[in-house]
Amino acid sequence: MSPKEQLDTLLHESRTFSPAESFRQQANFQDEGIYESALQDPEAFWSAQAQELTWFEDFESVCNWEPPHAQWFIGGKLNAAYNCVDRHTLTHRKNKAAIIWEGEPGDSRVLTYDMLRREVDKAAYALRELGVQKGDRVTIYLPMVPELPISMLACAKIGAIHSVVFGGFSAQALRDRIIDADSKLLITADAGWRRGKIVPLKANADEAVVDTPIEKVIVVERVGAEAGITLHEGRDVRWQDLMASAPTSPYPAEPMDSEDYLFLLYTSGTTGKPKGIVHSTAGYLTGVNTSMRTVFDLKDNDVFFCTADIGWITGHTYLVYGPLSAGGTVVMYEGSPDFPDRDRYWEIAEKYGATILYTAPTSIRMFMKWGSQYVEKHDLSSLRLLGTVGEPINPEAWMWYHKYVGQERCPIVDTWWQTETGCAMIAPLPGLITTKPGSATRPVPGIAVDIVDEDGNSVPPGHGGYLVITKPWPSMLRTVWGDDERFRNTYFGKFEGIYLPGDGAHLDEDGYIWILGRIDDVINVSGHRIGTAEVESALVAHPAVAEAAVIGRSHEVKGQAITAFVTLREGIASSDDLVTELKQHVVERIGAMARPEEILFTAELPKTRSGKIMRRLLRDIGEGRVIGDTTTLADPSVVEALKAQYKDQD
Ligand code: 7RM
Repeated sequence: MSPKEQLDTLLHESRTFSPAESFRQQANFQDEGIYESALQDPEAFWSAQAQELTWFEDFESVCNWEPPHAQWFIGGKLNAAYNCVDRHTLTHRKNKAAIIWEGEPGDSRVLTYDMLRREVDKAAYALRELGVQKGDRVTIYLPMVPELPISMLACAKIGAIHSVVFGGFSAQALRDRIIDADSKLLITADAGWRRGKIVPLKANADEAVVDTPIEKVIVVERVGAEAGITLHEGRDVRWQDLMASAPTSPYPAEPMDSEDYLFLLYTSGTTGKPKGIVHSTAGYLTGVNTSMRTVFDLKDNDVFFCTADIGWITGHTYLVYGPLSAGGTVVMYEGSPDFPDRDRYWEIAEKYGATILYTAPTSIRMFMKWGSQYVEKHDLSSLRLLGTVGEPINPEAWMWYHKYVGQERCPIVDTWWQTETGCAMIAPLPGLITTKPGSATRPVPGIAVDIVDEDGNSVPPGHGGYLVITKPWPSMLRTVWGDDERFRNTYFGKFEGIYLPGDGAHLDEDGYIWILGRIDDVINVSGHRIGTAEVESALVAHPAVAEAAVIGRSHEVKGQAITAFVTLREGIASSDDLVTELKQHVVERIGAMARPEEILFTAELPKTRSGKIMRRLLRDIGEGRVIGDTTTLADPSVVEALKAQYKDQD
C-alpha cells in the first residue's frame, strides 16, 4: 500500500471498542466529568494530583507560566527517590516486589521496596564518596540490569542529575553526550548480554571518555571474566566493591526544590546535534504518577510489564518513575523478544502474571509476522490492559494485539507522547473512552491539545494540521540543556506561547485525534527517533563521501527505514563493499538503530536552482511514488537516473 492509501484506510477506520462493563466497574476513573473539570481548572486538577506525592514542604503556588518557561508547584520541596522508594517502605508495600528483573535466560532477581531502598542508599553513599554533588551530571551507560534504575534513583536521592545513554549507542555518541552534559562521572558495565552474545559496553566507554570531563568510571560487573576488560588504575572503580563498603544505614534524601532538575535525556532533532531534554523534579513526577493511575489504571496488585529500554523516555517514565512513584510492581527484561525463542515476552508475562503490558507497534508487527502460535502457547489470562507507544499503530496491528494478546478482553491504550512531554498526553482512559484502532483518541485530563493550520487556527473536524499543546503541563521539558535558544525556537518558534511537538494529526468527526507522524526531519525507526541530519553528518565524515541526503521511507515492520543517497568524492568508485562499509560507519558513529537500510550512490543529488536538496523528491523515490513536478530542479535527469537505480535495487 502506498502511504496515501495507508492514510485513507486509517482515516476510514470505523470499528469502535467500548470498555467492557467489567473493566469499567473496577476502573480508577469512571466519571467522565473529570475531563470537563480538568479543562475548566487545570491548576486545581494538577494541584490535586500533586497531593499523591509526599512533600517535605508544601508548594505555595501551582503554576507560573511565562512562555516558553513554566514553573510548577513553586516553593515545594520533595525528593523523587524518596517518593519512588522510601515512602513505600513505611507502608504495607514494604515487602512488595518493586522490580522483577528477568535477565537473559537463567537470570532473574526480585527487589522488594525494602531491598531496593537498601541498594539505592548504598549507591547514594558511593556517589557522594566519589565526590558527586547536588546538581552534578552523572552519565549512565548500562544494559537493562537492576543497577540501572538503582543508579538513577541514587542520583535522584542525592540531587544529582542523571543522563542515561541507551546501551545501543556507539562510543562516539556516548562521548558527545558526556561532553554536552559536562559529566564528571560515568556508570557503565563490563558488558551486556544480547541474544547470548556480549555487548562491549566498557570498551565503548573507554573510547568515549578520553579527553572528556569524566574523572571516575564505575563499572558494574554483569558478564564477568568473559567480558575481558581491564580496569583503568585511578579512574575505574568496581560497583560491587563500592556497594560492599558502603554504609548500610539509610541515606537521608536530599530535599529538592520542585523545579530542580531531575534528569537529562538526549533526543534527536532536526540538526545533527542531539538535544539534552531537561526534566524537573516535581512536575515530571506529578505527571508520570498521574498517568499511571489514569491511563494505566494502576492498582496495588498489578504487575506492569513495560518492554521499553530504560535508555529511552518510555523506560524512564514507565519502568522507573511512574510505576515506582505509584508503589507498583514492574517487570524489567534485559534481552530481546526472540531469544531464546520468539515467545519470550509471553513466557515472561505468564511467569510473573503480568496484568498490564506496554509495548511498541513495531514489536506488534513483528509478532504478527512470526505468527500467533507463539502467543497462543502461553496462558495470558492475567492480562487486563494493553498499551502501545512510539509511533502510529496501524489498525491491523491494533486488531492483532486486541485479538491474540488481549484475547478480545483487554482495552488498548494507544499513548501519544514524547521525550519532551514526560508522560502520555493523548491516550484514552481505559474505563471511560471508546477506542478506535489506530487513534490515540483524545488528550488526557489536564492536557490541552489542538490541531491547527499554518496560521495557528483550529482545523474543523475532518481536517488535519499541526498537533499543538496549548497550555503548559507539569511534566513538560524545562529547556534544552545548555541551549535555551534552541528550546525556544524548536518548540515555541512557530506559534507564540504554544508548544509544537513536530507531529501532524487529523481530527475526525467524533473529535478523535489520529497522529500521522513527524512533519520535520526526524525519522521514526522502530519507535526510535533519528535525525536525518545526524545520519548525514555521520556519512559525510567518511573519507569516501562528498555529500549525503537521508530520508525515511515506510517499512512494514520498523514503521520507517532509513534510505541514504550518497555522492562520492572524485575518483572513488562505488561498490557493494563500500555500501557495507558506510553502513558500518554509521553504526560506529551513532549506533545500530541508525544503520541505513539502503544506500544509493548517485552522481548528483536533486537540488533546486538555489542549491537546496529536494528531500520531497527523494522521499517520493524512496516510497516508489510517481514523481510530480520537477520543474524547480536544476537538473531533472538526476531524478530519472535515481528512480531507475532505485527500481533495480529491489
Ligand atoms: C514516547 C516516545 C516521540 C515521537 C512523537 C511521535 C511518535 C510516539 C506515538 C507516536 C503516534 C503514538 N518518545 N509517537 N507515540 N506517534 N502514536 N502513540 O516515543 O521522544 O522517542 O518519540 O514518537 O512522532 O513525536 S520519543
